[in-house]
Amino acid sequence: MASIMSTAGKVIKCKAAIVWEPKKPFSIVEIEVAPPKAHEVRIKVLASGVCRSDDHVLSGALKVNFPVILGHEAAGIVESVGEGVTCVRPGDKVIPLFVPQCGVCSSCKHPRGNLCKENELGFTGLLNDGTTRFTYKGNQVHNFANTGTFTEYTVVHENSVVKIDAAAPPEKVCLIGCGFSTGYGAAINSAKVEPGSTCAIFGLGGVGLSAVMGCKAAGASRIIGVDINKDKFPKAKEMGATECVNPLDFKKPINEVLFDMTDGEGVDYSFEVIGRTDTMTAALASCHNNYGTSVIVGVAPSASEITFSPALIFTGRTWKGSIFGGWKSKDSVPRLVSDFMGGKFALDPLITHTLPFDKINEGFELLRSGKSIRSVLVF
Ligand code: CND
Ligand code: ZN
Repeated sequence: MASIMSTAGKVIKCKAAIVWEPKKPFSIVEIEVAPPKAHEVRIKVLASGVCRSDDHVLSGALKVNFPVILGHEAAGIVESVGEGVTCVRPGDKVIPLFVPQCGVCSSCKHPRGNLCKENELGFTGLLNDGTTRFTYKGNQVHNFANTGTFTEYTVVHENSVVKIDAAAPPEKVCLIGCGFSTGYGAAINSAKVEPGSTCAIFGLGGVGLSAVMGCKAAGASRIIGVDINKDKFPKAKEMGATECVNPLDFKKPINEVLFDMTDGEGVDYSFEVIGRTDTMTAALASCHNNYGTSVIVGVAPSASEITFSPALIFTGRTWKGSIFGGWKSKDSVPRLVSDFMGGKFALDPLITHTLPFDKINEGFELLRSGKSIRSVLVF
């Protein structure tokens, strides 16, 4: 504790992974992290997962301001807090929230809302005062998605962090900061999957497998995994998929294959957990033409557009999106951590690799090559 307190109010020099421009690897350098300003919290990051959303920035598909410190799926310890912060204290174990919860905007107050208005800041890569606490050789570095956790220390707004059970293992519960909650909640909250229903999950990565877990928890009787990488099938079945199909094995479109598999009815619920416009449309076309619901979870490239026949939804289908699994982040993350600690769901099957922070580029290579589900970087 003494060592934690001793840095309060001072600039911290630490290691961080900076991305200078798209299509370039991370470079691990020493940065300066300024003390938190009013209503901000400085966090010592303990673990941070490798999510495809970070890779979308690396590939150039998702446009952000550079240079940037990516990472949005983490767990850590509060090092110090700025003036006026009452929700957390130094020494608290916390999860940063890439979707904040201010509690007072229209979305936070709406029973169905979870996309806090402060989320918009996430696209600028800046904190509420229009700057960040990260500098490299005197130049400002952006954060990512209100968090920026590929660094030994980060500073976030108090609405973007929540205290969790002190006993929770950071290298596991970091997944509650994004992948697990996003997929699981897409099934439970956004689709509201019902017992006995048939579901199809397009994309069996960390988020898609979490959607599989959510469908199973909701009592779905058929859970069909769809992926072009058949190496993902054994794990998907272990986690609740009843069947898996590879679109590359068929001559006809995958939505027709799914209709054939369901006696011409289509599935009740489909989920796109890849981030491609063609699979978003295919997932929509795979659900029942009247009462089917399709949920977009994948992040499509910035500025991409979809053209589709209105007939696809005219007959009654529901097409919707889901950010952070529809959870109100501050309210839900501590409860999800408690549920994990209570054995309600497992995170271990999602974590295929645990690597030291220095090996961040390897973590992203594993993701791109399809060899990992989730890699967790530990600090
Ligand atoms: P990951 O890359 O681990 O999984 C994607 C899966 O899709 C892989 O198994 C691929 O083999 C598979 N795939 C790729 N192309 C196709 C295709 N044409 N047809 C079928 N399968 C295919 O990614 P992840 O699980 O980390 O993330 C999945 C998406 O979710 C990604 O777009 C990410 O940015 C997004 C996401 C959304 C949110 C949210 O709040 N909505 C939060 N985090 C991540
Ligand atoms: Zn994510």
